[in-house]
Amino acid sequence: MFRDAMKHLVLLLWSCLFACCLAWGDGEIRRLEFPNADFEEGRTGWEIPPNGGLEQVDARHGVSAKLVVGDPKAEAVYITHKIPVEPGMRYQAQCEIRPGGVEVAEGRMPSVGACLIVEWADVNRKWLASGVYSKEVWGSGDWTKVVCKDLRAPAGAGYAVIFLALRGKGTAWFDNVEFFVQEESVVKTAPADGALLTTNAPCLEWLPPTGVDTYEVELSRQADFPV
Ligand SMILES: [Ca+2]
Repeated sequence: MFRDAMKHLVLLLWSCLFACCLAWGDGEIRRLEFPNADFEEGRTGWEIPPNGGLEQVDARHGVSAKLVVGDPKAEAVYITHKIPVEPGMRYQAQCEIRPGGVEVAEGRMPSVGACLIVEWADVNRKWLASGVYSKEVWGSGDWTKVVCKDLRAPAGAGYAVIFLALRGKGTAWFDNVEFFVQEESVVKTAPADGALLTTNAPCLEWLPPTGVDTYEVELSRQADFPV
């Protein structure tokens, strides 16, 4: 038992020492693939209302989703998709929108034009929490990319809910939806990189991540931090 305890202690000390050698930097942003993000497989994975559909607008985009709203009080204003997420993780979403005569119209909610909205559902796919709106796209024009950044999945989240929205009236086409996870690294403040340590149990200090109440810190012996 003593030997096992020593093994554990040595492992812990090694971990601390190697952590001190690491230059912890910003996390990477990594694309999360999900089926039919570009609508080339038709309606698969998407909930498209009766006033929505699929259409080829130009060769570059192939098939795109289309939403036509004449009366936002009576017609659906969203095309939706749910993407699995982990609570506490940070995400980013983006898509391309092509507006056709998008105008303000009185509806059940304020007009926001054509845009991307990301909210949260629980593990049973029931709505859980509000989220982030992209910039609003109005009028008529060419394809434009919109982004929702700094999406923090709340406690209990099982899915991000993608809303391709047309709140107002007119026509909007949507394509090439992308979803990313923002990996976050701890920013260590002490000991300094390369510092000469005089103890086997140095005190580690780091900047707390923003936007979370609790978190776990992982240590690694390797600079590339293998899982
Ligand atoms: Ca497409």
